[in-house]
Amino acid sequence: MRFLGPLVLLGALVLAGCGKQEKSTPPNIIFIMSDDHAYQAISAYGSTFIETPHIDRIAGEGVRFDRAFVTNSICGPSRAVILTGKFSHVNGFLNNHSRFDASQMTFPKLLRKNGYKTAVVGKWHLGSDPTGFDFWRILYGQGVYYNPDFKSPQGTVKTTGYVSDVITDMAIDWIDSLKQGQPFMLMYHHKASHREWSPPPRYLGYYIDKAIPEPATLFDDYANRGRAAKEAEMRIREHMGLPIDNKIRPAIAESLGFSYHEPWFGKSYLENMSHLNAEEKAAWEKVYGPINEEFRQNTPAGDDLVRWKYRRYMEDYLATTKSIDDNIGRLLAYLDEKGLSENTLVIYTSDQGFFLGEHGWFDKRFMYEESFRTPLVMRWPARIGAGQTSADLVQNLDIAQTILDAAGVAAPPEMQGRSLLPLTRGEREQWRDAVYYHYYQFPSIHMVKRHYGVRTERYKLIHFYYDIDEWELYDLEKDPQEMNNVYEDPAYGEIREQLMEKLHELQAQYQDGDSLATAILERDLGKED
Ligand code: SGN
Ligand code: CA
Repeated sequence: MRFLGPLVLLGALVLAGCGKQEKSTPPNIIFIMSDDHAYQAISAYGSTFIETPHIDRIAGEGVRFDRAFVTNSICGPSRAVILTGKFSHVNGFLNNHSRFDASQMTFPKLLRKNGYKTAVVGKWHLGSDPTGFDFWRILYGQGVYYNPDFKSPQGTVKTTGYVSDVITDMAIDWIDSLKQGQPFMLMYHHKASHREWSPPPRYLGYYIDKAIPEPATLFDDYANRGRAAKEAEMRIREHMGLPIDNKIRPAIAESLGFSYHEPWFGKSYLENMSHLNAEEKAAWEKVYGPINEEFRQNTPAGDDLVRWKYRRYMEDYLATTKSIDDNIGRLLAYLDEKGLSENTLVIYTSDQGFFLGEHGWFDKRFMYEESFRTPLVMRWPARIGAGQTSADLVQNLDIAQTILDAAGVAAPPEMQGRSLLPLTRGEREQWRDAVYYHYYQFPSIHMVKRHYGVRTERYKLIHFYYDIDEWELYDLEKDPQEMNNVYEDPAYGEIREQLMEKLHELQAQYQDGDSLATAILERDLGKED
């Protein structure tokens, strides 16, 4: 006791300072991730066109990260980075056609070894089956919105209902099946709000009469930038499909003389429709029937067609997003009811950001802000003070180490991120001053060129390579919408040199660089992409 006394006293003082009570049990962890949910569509991030009270609650009762980025803005790669805490070129999952090497060390495996019950439900999209989980039920590939099938170790599980509701039922049922006091880690992964943005029946038409302001750059002409932005195939104008994306029946679109950017847009619409039951079809028809009729009679053209498609896109996108927020509310209420809220770390993020009409685009992939940045909020009342915001440069690379840190489990030295928990205690002196990015999936759907780059608090330097060799530099303070590439501007000469140096420093730190990029490219070219 003579020796323990001061320690106990010190502990009590530290805890008193935090105003928190000591917990002897490790926290539960719920990692919530949606698919393609843009921060622009979250009210906690200032969205004016959607209310997301439950995601906002997580932010308000914990911390909201305002500069959270991915390392490679595409689904499978983002998920692999999160699991391993390693960049794509290290974990081997470079693009959506990769297959995850499931023998790798991941944070769920480490937690399981350390006494946690672990589960993943919902979207997985990593090719190989989940490992390191006591329970898993995953969508096949991208999954479908209505009445989806799930893969499980026991085979296919058939379900009825809307995908966000079904995944949430599975999540809650699993927690409910655990012994009281058993620490758990749940990865709760939504399909929403992924293309083709099919709303839950309860929100069909919900946004039709709501104000959805057009982004200032909807009619971007890509002047003052290089070829990469011009040549990407993700423009609402030309590349968004009237049937699949805007819910115009193929027969109507075709009778009006429209052709599709991808020949399968019509077929894909019909395939999606085949998953709806009779009741869902009737609800769908009630809303989209009049929209189709109106489109047939007063078919918009030119810029009006772009405006029309943008609105249709957003009405459906926001409705799918609303289903995520509702269901998060359901899960948070469950935690309250069971007395689990205080010592559960709840993290909400998306696998990447998304363009909601900015630059005339949908989709992601680019290192431009809307797709590079991702929402990230976390709550853990026992350890994280409420009402915090952070402008620190953080990445999805940091998730694994953050979760391990929360659980008190040592992270393997080869993990490349950093725990975010010190930031929530105000310890930011030693934090990083730049983040690194590398995207590989080209040539492929949406045709976003291969690129890597570095972002600091104020600037961004990007190098597009392979069928192009172009650099871009943005001054995010003067040009937050990234409309002016100042790479050749002599006024930015010194900044350019500093950023180049930072880029090389980060490439060395993370073991990436031009020779590896070339080797990966040559290997990819030998394969079907
Ligand atoms: C599908 C979508 C694309 C999307 C990719 C990747 N087309 O191919 O628009 O970029 O998924 O998305 S669709 O018409 O089939 O919906 S990701 O989130 O899985 O990376
Ligand atoms: Ca995604």
